[in-house]
Amino acid sequence: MADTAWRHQPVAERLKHALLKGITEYIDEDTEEARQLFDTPLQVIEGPLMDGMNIVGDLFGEGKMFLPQVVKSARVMKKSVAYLLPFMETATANGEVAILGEAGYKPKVLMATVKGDVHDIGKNIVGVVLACNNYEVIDIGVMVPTNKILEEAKKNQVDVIGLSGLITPSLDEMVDVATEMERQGFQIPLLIGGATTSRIHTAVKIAPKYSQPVIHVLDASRSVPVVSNLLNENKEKFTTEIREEYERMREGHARASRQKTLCAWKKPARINFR
Ligand code: B12
Repeated sequence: MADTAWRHQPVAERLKHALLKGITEYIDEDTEEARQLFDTPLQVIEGPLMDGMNIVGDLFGEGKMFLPQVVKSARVMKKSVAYLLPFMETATANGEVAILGEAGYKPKVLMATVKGDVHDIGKNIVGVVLACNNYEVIDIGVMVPTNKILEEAKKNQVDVIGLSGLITPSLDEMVDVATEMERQGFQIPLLIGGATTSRIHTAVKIAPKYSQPVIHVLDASRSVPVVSNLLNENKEKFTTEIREEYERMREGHARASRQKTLCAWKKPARINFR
């Protein structure tokens, strides 16, 4: 007999259970219930759904869940996000809607998951959130090599490039994209996102490769204020603050590395003199 006890749990627990077990049967009704509990559909994604996916990720990382199960979890997540989409089209992330330029010009954001990486749930959510806020989103998919990303960016004359990556090799791919953008003389900001990316990696490894703004964005809800600040009259102040913050992070990182090297040096010396 099917175990239905989980159906009596609070909605956040039910969503988590559905994600962990890969059950799509009740996902629409549970997502609707969660949607009514939260102020915006995005809060459902970044709250209970992301919490559930992070547990899936942890179990997978610990070898307690296997790939076919994670594929099922991804299916549940996609179904829930698909249910929320029509509601996102009417609700804006936080009111910072892109200002249309002359003749109704919408700023263009190119989104891609980098070469070698198939993860696209987060990228798609960011794309929807930006599109709901008056940006034109050009999504060129997953596993996109650097040359293709830059070709499309030029062809479409985009205002911002957003890269997504969830596996460790994607971090190097992102460094490559930044390096190539510098070499080709790009003048537009580069956004970095996805679960394995971080502010520190962006500051230390990616940003130094490209002289235009390179900004790590933690989640979809932050993508709107970040892009808006990059394209409005605040740009100078906003990018200076980020540059200064990343510079401090690089200094901190260099200090920590020096100390580590020093400790590694001292240890054998002490052993030798014993
Ligand atoms: C679902 C999933 C899969 C699905 C992906 C389905 C799909 N269509 O996307 C499948 C099963 C296919 C999969 C495959 C693999 N996966 Co996987 N996967 C996950 C899992 C569980 C969830 C990812 C997810 O969708 N999260 C939910 C979304 C919404 O979150 P997000 O992407 O981070 O996006 C948010 C923000 O980061 C941000 N954001 C994201 N991108 C961008 C971009 C921009 C520009 C901006 C502004 C913001 C932004 O906005 C989003 C919303 O707020 C993660 C674990 C985890 N905790 O992330 C592992 C995980 C990422 N996978 C992992 C691994 C190892 C793999 C495989 C290599 C496994 C294998 N042995 O084959 C393959 C990779 C294949 C490849 N070449 O890419 C590891 C990566 C470890 C590492 N550091 O390298 C993780 C961390 C699991 C783990 N703990 O081990 N995976």
